[in-house]
Amino acid sequence: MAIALIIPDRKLDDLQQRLQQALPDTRIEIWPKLSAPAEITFAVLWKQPAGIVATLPALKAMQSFGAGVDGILADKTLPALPLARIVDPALTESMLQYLTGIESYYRLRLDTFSDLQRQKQWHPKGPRKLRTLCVLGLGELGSAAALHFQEQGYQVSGWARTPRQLDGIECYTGIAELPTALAEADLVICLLPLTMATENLLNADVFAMMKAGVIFINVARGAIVDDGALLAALDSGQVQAACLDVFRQEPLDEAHPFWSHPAVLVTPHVSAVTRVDTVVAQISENYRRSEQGLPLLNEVDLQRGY
Ligand code: NDP
Ligand code: OXD
Repeated sequence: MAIALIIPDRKLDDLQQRLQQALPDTRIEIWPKLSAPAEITFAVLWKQPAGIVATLPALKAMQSFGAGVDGILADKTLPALPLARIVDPALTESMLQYLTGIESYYRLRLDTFSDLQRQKQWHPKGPRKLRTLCVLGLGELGSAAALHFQEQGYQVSGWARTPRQLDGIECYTGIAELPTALAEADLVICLLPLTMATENLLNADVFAMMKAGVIFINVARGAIVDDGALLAALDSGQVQAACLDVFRQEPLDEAHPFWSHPAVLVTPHVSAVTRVDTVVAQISENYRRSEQGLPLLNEVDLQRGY
């Protein structure tokens, strides 16, 4: 019985130490230095190289180190074992802080003033009148965002795969109701998971359903958006501005037009980063559960893909 941390792009000493404290009798090893792969029964994964998990013959369960699991499920050799994801109030709080900052940035026209500063131009303007907002995806993060902005005085609509009920939010379901969900929104926030059903979902037709001059924020996954369609919508003014935290390819290629488009704000996938200190308890609890054959906390539906 041992745990493998297979997270190539992150320093893992802190996670290893904290898990070791929580599970003193269990060996916690960091890939690629696994002393005995045949003894690994639980793997914590994030952007793992394809094929690695399939080489662990005793594996019983998998844990995503983030809220999303698309990067894990992209490995077609992944064994069909229980997979859990992170659900953490600290992650939600971080996303709300980011979205609050971005909303203020556009409302206060800081995008415009920063352009004007570069041109040494003095043009006072009042705040943008942003009153309506749509959240695509009403799960852990999307429902928190919808309720947060509703409390801030926005008229909020939301869209999910199945019917949802949230106090004060107009909730819509399925492709047929997407145009209504989007139609009135001054701001659209994408918090959908990347699945077969959502890949390239936000295409030219969907940008055309949005209100002219909408501000679009993507904090979910880059591949949900058709980049060319977004650029065309920005060039035509259908989308007034876009804040993008996630990209089809990360890091964003230096030749990508998003970097230099005047109406695009790029942030490097920072809106809600998993905190080791707040997630150790759920990861160690899931390890215990997997050893006892119990259902995991925050288990993903592998068929749905989220
Ligand atoms: P959840 O699984 O809790 O919620 C997903 C929501 O999307 C649900 O409301 C679900 O509908 C809806 N949905 C899924 N598929 C469809 C579809 N085909 N059509 C309409 N709605 C759909 O996810 P979270 O809220 O925890 O996270 C959302 C995503 O945010 C993650 O998958 C991840 O990609 C991204 N993320 C990004 C971060 C960053 O730093 N940029 C940090 C953390 C997460 P239903 O309610 O009916 O199931
Ligand atoms: C996540 C992320 O899904 O950081 O947790 O993108």
